[in-house]
Amino acid sequence: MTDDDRNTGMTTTSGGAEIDRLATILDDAATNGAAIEQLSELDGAPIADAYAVQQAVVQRRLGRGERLTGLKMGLTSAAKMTQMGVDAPIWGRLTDAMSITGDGTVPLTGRIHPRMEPEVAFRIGRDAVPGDAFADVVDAVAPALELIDSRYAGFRFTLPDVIADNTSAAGYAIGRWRPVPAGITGLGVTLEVDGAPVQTGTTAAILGDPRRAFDEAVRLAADSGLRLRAGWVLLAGAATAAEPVHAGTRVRAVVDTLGAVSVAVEAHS
Ligand code: 0L1
Ligand code: MG
Repeated sequence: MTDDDRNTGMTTTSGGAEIDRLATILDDAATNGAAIEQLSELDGAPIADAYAVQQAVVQRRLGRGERLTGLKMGLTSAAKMTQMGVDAPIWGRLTDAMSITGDGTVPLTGRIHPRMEPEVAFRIGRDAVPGDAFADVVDAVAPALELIDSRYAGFRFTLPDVIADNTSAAGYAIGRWRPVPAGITGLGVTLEVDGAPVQTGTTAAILGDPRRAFDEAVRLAADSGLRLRAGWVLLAGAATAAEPVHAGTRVRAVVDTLGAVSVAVEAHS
């Protein structure tokens, strides 16, 4: 854990004990692969409280020896924002335990109702602060797959619920890094299962331009006292809806110009 992260978001109205209690409920759900009901305690809670719970959830992972590897943006498409009644994206934290090697296998043990979505990933070349330009900080781009697995029954949650649940983060796979091409907006994106397209979209679905995800990530993380670090990954957001993941299948994300990344889903959990 960095000093930045240790200091995130704990100036809340709910108090540290309540934040810790909710974080334990969410962490237990993820650890046991058992869905929970929505957290009524977070109904109408300030967003800062939800991020404080998220920080405490991830702190439990770090306490078990995991390491922060980056950030992810969520609710980056107009469709998802409308669905959740928000006009700005949300963000979560990635750890090394969530990393799935490209062409690797996604374990299903302990998952609740996993889904995958095709994304664009950025590699952070140097520590970033608000106001930094994308081109000065991001040194590579890659196609990516995100595994999301809400800890809430039925994938039903309020905005504070999903923020507290680390924005459903469960795993990610990154394809081959390459220099950022001049145009990365409007690239076609396909999500395939066993070679058949199941979702199609374009990178324009990611905040209109995926590079905006970098600006938003730097700004929103700074609100919680956190900085993007050199070497970290930033998942910019989904270009299509997520698809439920089924045992024994191969899932592949293809992004025009950037290439593809695929994973095998464990045959049986
Ligand atoms: O990565 C995402 O966009 C997911 C954000 C959380 C909402 C969801 O689980 O669908
Ligand atoms: Mg995502």
